[in-house]
Amino acid sequence: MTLPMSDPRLVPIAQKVEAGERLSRDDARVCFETSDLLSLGALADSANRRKNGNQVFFAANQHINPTNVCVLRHTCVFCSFARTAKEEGAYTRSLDEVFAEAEAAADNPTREFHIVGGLHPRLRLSYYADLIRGLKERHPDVHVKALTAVEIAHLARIERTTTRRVLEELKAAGLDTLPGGGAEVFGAAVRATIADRKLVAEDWLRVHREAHELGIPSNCTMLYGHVETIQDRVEHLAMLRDLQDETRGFLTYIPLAYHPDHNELGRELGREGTATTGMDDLKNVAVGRLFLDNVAHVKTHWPMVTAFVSQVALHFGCDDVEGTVVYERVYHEAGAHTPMALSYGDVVRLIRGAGKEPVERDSFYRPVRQFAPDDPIFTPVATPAASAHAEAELVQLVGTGRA
Ligand code: V47
Repeated sequence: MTLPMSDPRLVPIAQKVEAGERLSRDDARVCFETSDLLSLGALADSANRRKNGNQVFFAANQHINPTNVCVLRHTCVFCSFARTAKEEGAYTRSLDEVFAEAEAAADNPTREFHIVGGLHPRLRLSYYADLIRGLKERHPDVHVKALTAVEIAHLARIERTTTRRVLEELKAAGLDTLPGGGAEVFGAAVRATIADRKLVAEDWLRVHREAHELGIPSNCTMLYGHVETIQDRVEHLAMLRDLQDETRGFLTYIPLAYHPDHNELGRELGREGTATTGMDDLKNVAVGRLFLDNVAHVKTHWPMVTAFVSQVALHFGCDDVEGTVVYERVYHEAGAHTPMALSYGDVVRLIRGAGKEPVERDSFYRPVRQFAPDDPIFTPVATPAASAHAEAELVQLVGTGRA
């Protein structure tokens, strides 16, 4: 059954998707503009199914944020996580403290550490190399996805060396992949407004190109829902697609929903206490899937958009769900009302509850575990923690108008 399309501009786009033809920038603009959300979702779903069938991946991961001290504290006005060194709430973990936090992996089936933080003015490359080496020694089977392109460039500046050299040293210490953060929106005008003095687009792309050349795959992101226009989004995605044509090094695209609490931008825009809309969250995953035809995976980030929206996103082109996380700081500082973590079973049930087949993966998307339909893990467990989470999430959804 094909849906009748209420927006005739989607018809030629549907024909291209059906024929496996690449979408143009104009097509992407139409996809962002349309209010025929269900047709857009159906197109993205068919493109995704062709690549990934009914499978949805997740990684049992743990986020670690070694420091929130950041030299861009006053210019990245969308960020609620950063602090100056002397500001209340500023922290910088010693290596032993990071290793102690990572010990949670001993009680969890963790397969990936996801490590990002602020641009600390004095933490040297040796700190990060020792951190990665130390984690690998203690948890040899856990992959390390660490440091955004912005952090890599900051370390190169501190060390008066090249970003390639920093990547080489970190790879030698055990770095497996790079996360996709720091991209925000590449357009110069948007960057000047929300992230002045942050690594410019060409340099963000260069660091990822270098990583890919060194055999370090990476992710890519776009932070949407602030001051950017549709044209800005399309240009951003086109730059990611061009690099991917060149290197094939991006594993996953993750659209990141802007959270406006406790940051200067949210106050200035009068947006505190609100969130991006479900419509925009779903459009962003669908357009990512349709336009980035050369990126195999699109991930929905439940800490930002809620587990409920993530389940729907699995029918709008996503084939990957953020994992267990363990302790999320960046979005919760910015007003995310989702739980800090999901248990392994909760992630599996989230995927299964959306009618999809969960597949636990490693950092390189190699399947690690699949689940038979009668696997006891699908039996809902009404643990006090699980029901408290669900209840808190529901209250927040209703409270923020997301439900
Ligand atoms: O670049 C910061 C975002 C990113 C806010 O690669 C905010 O798998 C919303 O790198 N509202 C860092 N977003 C996080 C990151 C990431 C996240 C998920 C998956 C992956 C991956 C990487 O967090 C930053 C920025 O875009 N961020 N502040 C905020 N107020």
